[in-house]
Amino acid sequence: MKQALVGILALGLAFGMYSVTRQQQKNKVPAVQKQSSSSGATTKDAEVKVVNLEAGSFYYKPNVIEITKGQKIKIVMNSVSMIHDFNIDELGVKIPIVKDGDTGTIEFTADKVGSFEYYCSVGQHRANGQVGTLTVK
Ligand SMILES: [Cu+2]
Repeated sequence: MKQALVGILALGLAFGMYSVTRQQQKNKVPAVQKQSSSSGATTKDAEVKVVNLEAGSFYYKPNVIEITKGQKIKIVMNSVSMIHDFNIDELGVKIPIVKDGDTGTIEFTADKVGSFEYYCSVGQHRANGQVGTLTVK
């Protein structure tokens, strides 16, 4: 009788662990899908706001990004022509030069309220209009 009880307990434990594993797997799926999105749209969840940023000659798309103070943001920059970088001086944010067809990312938390210019420091790109505005509310 005791043995049967122990057996049931062990089964219950094993099933509990199985359920937890399954839930973890379920939770992983949407995060991966979000990161592989390349629509240029923004996605947002409780953890990180992912912004897919297109860099071309001479623009960023989108050229306006809005977030709330204290929110984590991940910028995934894809260069579609020439080489480009990404800078926000006031926040100490930089993605080093990304080649045509490549992607560069940076993750940071905006802890200052305000409007901050982001720009490309390659050649005359900034002067040619490769700028955007990050607004932190
Ligand atoms: Cu550029």
